[in-house]
Amino acid sequence: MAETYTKEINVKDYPKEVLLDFYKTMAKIRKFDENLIKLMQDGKVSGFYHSGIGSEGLSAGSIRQNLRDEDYIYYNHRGCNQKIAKGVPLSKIYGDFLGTVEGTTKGLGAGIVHSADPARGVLGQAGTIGSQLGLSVGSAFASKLKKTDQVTVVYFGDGAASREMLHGSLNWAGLYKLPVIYICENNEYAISCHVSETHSIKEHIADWADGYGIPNCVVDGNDVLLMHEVVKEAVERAKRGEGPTFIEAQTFRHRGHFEGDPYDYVDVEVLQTWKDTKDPITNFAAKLMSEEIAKEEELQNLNKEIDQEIAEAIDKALAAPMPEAGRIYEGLYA
Ligand SMILES: Cc1ncc(C[n+]2csc(CCOP(=O)(O)OP(=O)(O)O)c2C)c(N)n1
Repeated sequence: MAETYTKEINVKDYPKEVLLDFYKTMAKIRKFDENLIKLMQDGKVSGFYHSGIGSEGLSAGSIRQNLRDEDYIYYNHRGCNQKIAKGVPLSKIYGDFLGTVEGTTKGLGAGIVHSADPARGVLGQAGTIGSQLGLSVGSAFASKLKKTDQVTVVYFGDGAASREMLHGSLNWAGLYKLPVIYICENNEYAISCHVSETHSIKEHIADWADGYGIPNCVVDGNDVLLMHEVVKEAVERAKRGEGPTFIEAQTFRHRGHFEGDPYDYVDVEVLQTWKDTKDPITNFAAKLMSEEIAKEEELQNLNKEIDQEIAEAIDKALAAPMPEAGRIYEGLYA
């Protein structure tokens, strides 16, 4: 049975700039998201968007200070959080949603964006949920064959984890001891289906990994420092050649499955409790202040800087033109 990952963490053991980097990354992710929703409400972005508000700690903690550009990630449909933490410029992500040539897809975006940024190790996502689980063992296998120390991290939801693809992936990763880290973002719901309706498990999704001999645990995904520590250990294990790790990170989405979803299948009190007591950004800010790492004014100034960065990114993405018709033939090989 998967154990809960715990660790005594003294924030003062971290350099201040590292702690502020976690904070800034989470704040940037949330503000990116809130501003994208405004753009949708203003009719500037069409298509679907799956908000990641409420789960910023999971992405910031797992990626910042743990992964380099050469380490790979596969995100899922709620994965702007991960792209931002991996350093994809905000103007490029906005450009993809706006469909302008500023986007990573140079104008092929709009709606649910399937973008990649190989220079930053962002290898993309997959349209059918869970398909990235198959792709991730491919890149991890390549790193092993090439004898590099690159690590692959694959993000997927509890719903994706109910698909058969997980088992093929875990089998291959366990058999060949591949440098892959599975991060299951368990926000309890796959659209409106609760995890108890989609998994034949006794308790935890991470228990699936046991059968494949893969070390696993359950962790509070809204605690940015715990997320950082658990993934750091997994990265070290992968680099030592000891193979994969499965991390089930518990979180909850603050908004519906997609913008426009009434989100009426979740108990309002449960949702409010997550917002009030388990918000990753509010809790981390409180910790930074109570431990006298940063004063409120310093955090407010950081927020103003992020607001400015977001405004500039949106302006840049909006100012870029839509692609010419010939764009559809670029990168077309068959
Ligand atoms: C194979 C497949 N089935 C159904 C869908 C439609 N779909 C898109 S997201 C989603 C729910 C995914 O839930 P989960 O993996 O828990 O991620 P979350 O949305 O909670 O972050 C579904 C069913 C799909 N994209 N692919």
